[in-house]
Amino acid sequence: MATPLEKWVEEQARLTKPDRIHWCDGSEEEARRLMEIGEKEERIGNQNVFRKLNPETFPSSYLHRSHPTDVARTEQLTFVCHPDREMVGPNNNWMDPEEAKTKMRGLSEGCMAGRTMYVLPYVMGNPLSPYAKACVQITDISYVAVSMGIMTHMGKDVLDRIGASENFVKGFHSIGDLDPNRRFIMHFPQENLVWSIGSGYGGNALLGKKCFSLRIASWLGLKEGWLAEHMVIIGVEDPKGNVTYLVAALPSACGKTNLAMMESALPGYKIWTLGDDIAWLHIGEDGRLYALNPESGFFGVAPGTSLKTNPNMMRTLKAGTSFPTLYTNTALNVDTNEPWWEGIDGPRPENLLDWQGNPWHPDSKTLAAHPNSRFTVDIRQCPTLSPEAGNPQGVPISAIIFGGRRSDTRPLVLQGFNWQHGVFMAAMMGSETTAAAAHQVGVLRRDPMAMLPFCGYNMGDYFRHWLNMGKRLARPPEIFCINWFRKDEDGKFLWPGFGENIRVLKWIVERSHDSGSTAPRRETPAGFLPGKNEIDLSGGGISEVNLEKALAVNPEEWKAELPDVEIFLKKFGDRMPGEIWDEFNKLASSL
Ligand code: SAT
Ligand code: MN
Repeated sequence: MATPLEKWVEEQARLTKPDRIHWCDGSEEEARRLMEIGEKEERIGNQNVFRKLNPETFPSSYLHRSHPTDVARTEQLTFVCHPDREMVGPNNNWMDPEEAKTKMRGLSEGCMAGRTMYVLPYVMGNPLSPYAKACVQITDISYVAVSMGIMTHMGKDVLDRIGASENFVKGFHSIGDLDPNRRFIMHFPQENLVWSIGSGYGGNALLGKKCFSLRIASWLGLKEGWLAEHMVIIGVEDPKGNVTYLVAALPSACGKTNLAMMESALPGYKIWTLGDDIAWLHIGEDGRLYALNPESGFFGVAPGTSLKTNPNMMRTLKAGTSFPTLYTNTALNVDTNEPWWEGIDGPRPENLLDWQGNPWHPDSKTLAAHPNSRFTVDIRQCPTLSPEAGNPQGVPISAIIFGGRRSDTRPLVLQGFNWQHGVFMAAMMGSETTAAAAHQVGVLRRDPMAMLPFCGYNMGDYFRHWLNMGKRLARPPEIFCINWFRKDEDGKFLWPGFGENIRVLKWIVERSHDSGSTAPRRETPAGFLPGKNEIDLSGGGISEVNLEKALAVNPEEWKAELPDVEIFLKKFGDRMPGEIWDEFNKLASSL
């Protein structure tokens, strides 16, 4: 008798009519075969799926160029399909599940004809963890099959784990005809199903990532009492050798990967990497909050990555174990057959092909690499990978950091008064938009907890869930807000960022171990600022004047922002917890 998994795959094959079905085992040998298929047989438009790069300098590395209209997440084409529209909330596009299925069936009919259907059994999270989740994705493109092999734990053992059970997360993916008018990313939380067609781009196509580990997982977390968050997980080691674990939420393309593998500018401090994008947060038996990274790889933004900004990422990319490393939509140095992007080390090469494969001229006004070009690389290649990264329970979290990209108003760092106030600070977060999603770049939008595009249900209920989690914690972590991106009157960054950010993390670590302390921090209406001289500037050449400007809380600027915050919070009507409004009113009156 066919198992539920076999039945599901058969049904999808009947609908999509692939020429063949290949069940993937996630092995390196299989990845090599898939790369070969992508190099020689499979095509997107008039290009092969993969091009092998210089093996001397970029071992096991391949370039992939996506369809030019398919370079970022498409939030306007992303839907949550649940019978109760209120549950889905104004933060998501909604469609009735039956209507959505009819639409998707129509678009999927015969969509894999002439192609191979790859069946990918995978687990998000360490397979030994009680929090890990078994999933199966089908796809019709080698690029997605290999990418999922890098980003997840994929293997035959997952099939044994699923066995005859119905308890697995289903992902249907086809690149379809790549027509943006026939592109949809649909989530069915009641069935643990994601159905995506028409895009091969990361967050739209690697369904274990944002679609499952955030949108669907956020529903599971609501039901089961945990949180799925858009967060980095790091350990900060101090000169005595003590390691403090932190999580930090930042919107896409705001420096999460740089933060996750920062090389400290302060002697004696070291950052241990556990994750650069997603954290699942559970309450442990001791009543503390524990964080686990469900992913096994990095899908990071290439432009701006260099030995200066993120040396550990460059080392990771060049470590070259046998699993492939992928570059998507970077430029290509024709003479050396190496990937290239704006901000990488060294002079600009003479002979470049841009991200679409066209010759690039130095006087051209366009960028050679797409601003959202990415690398996909195995986390095990990371030289700063924490020895605790494989801990099935996750690591205990002492502080939660929320950040955004703000040229003004928001200080370098601010500590919340308590959990409830911290949740409010995160709820009113805003950030200037980036190229990670297809929309206008550089506009301020509210992005609570950096989860606006990823919380799969009504954000009013989400804030309530956060408040409840705090009540269940024996000792809730301290909550902080950061902003590395504040500028002065001349538009220059006030804070150097990158490895210097350790100075802020050091303060956060000290504060998080010391919540009842009488240290001379400064109270403002918006939260606590570090006291004078509390941020360690030793040996950095950072001016105290700039630090003070970066730290300033200007009540007039804050007041000016309140109407926009109010409009945003009001969208959630009576699902917005009263506690959040209490905090809003307290802030408004104390400003
Ligand atoms: O495209 S992804 O969603 O995978 C990456 C990101 O935007 O954070
Ligand atoms: Mn992300």
